[in-house]
Amino acid sequence: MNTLMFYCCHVLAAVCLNMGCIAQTSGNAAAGIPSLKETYKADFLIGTALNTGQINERDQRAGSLIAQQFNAATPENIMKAQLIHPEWDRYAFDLPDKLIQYGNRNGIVINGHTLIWHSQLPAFARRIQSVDSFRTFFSDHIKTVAGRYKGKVQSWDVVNEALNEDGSMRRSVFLQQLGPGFVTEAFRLAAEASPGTQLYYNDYNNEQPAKRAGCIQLIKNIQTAGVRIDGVGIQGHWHVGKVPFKNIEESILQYAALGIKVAFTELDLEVLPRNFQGADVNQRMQEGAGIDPYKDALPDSVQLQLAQDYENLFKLFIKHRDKIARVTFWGVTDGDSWLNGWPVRGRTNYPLLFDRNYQPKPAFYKVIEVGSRK
Ligand code: 9MR
Repeated sequence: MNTLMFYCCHVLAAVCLNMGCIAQTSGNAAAGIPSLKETYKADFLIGTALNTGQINERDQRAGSLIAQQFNAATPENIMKAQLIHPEWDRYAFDLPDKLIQYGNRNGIVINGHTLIWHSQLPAFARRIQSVDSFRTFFSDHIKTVAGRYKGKVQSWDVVNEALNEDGSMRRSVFLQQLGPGFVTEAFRLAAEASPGTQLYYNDYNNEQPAKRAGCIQLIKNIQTAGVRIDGVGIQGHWHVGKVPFKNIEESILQYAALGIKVAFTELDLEVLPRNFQGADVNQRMQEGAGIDPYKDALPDSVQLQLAQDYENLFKLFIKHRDKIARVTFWGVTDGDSWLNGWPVRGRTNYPLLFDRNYQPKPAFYKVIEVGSRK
């Protein structure tokens, strides 16, 4: 080896170590790439959403990437009431239990998602007529699920998406049956059932001023009642080229001023045309010409914009790292993303840091660069 080559190898190795590279043997999707969780380990947790196939470890390429890149995970669906509590007196704990074991084996902390959400409710819950029975469902559900995972999950999204865009409360079945106090009551029950767990309120667009004001009010109501709330989740379903950086920064500051942590809980940057903001799963868009423009590949210009947006987002996160507990991506690779099916089915979206072939995208390297430079 000549001197120049020797020097280059050393520099590369040093850069790699600095960036948290984990040397892995070949045949592995994660081989030789830097690690997000290592790069940001002094700052905040780096999480991913996990789908059923990943929890069942059916996809080895995803598996090696998950273990290498993430130290936090949120189940994308399996802890939602419809799946974990399918009938009045029956709970389905097999998969959530598996998730906990998976986390333990891989050094990944789990964020439970979610105890109280108007969407993906079991059919029986919607049929409950009397307020008393509904209240029983509500409190049994929280006590049973939060109680089972006490000491096993690090945090819970206790209540999800209780607000409208104007900051008023959504007319959900919970509001209709129990009144606006249900949010505080959910936190009270969760705190009792799972004392050591971090308790979060989670929503999308709650970085937007009107919805944020409603969110702050909700948090203050919980605090004034003497009930514990540890953090707020800003989901972070944004659009490339339109990331609301100013609102995000103001939100981090305003939420942190309430004495709670901020987490970015479902981060993805959509690249396809959309005529509204947010992540309301019931909202749909008409199919039509130009609705799925990047079926074969993402143009370089969009790829660049995506990388730049992620770079600027992580710069902001680093700037406020003392207030941020976790940044979780909503999926491992572009192929996993819910945005391939919403608000139009069957599109080809590119919102995450890893492509459909489990390879890191330019955005990934930008995020690593920001984390290594600080
Ligand atoms: O990603 C989830 C998708 O697989 C489900 O079909 C959908 C159904 O409700 O929920 C998606 O996750 C949502 C999350 O639980 C709450 N915030 C919005 C997310 C995207 O819809």
